[in-house]
Amino acid sequence: MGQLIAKLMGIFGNQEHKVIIVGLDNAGKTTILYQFLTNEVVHTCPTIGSNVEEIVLRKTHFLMWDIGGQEALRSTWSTYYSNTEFVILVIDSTDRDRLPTTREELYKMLAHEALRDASVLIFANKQDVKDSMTTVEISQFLTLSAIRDHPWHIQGCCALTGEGLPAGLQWMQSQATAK
Ligand code: G3D
Ligand code: MG
Repeated sequence: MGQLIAKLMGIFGNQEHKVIIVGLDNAGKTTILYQFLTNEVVHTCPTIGSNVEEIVLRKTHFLMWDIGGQEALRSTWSTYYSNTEFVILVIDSTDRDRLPTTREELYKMLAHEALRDASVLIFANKQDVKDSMTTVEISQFLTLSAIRDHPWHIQGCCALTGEGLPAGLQWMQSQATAK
């Protein structure tokens, strides 16, 4: 029965799109996921392993995997790559020191065969903090305009208030329906 429903949902375009949420620890991944779910701010603790949640926007279902970003866990990201349609890369826009590390992780992901067809949404999070890097600064540092083999989009946001998150989700939804 479950399989039949899954099949019918596929036929009617309601299939789930797999999304992985990556980024360094403390970037705001878990806060973003729960902001999507509840529209309220939750107390978060460092992700151990992964949390998975389903988010639905205008009949488009996203299955979102929140993956831990501590250094020791980054090497496990690739085990989540198969069938991934969207990568949400969350950046702490106040963390100038670790932007080079994020850049390295981004290009490693983009080069990964299993993510060949994935679209990338970059959330420049913590825009509420004074002196945080702007989306333009981050785009330039990450040389996003040079990325031509993956659809990408950068969106400034504040996970605490949810500002900017709907716009990012909408971009994903338009990509998903265009596929
Ligand atoms: P992670 O899942 O990527 O590791 P978390 O990150 O979601 O656990 O967030 C890490 C810390 O950043 C949390 O603070 C969280 O409240 C804070 N944070 C997340 N998003 C924002 C934002 O947009 N603005 C600001 N100012 N802070 C944010 P604590 O203090 O709970 O560790
Ligand atoms: Mg987390």
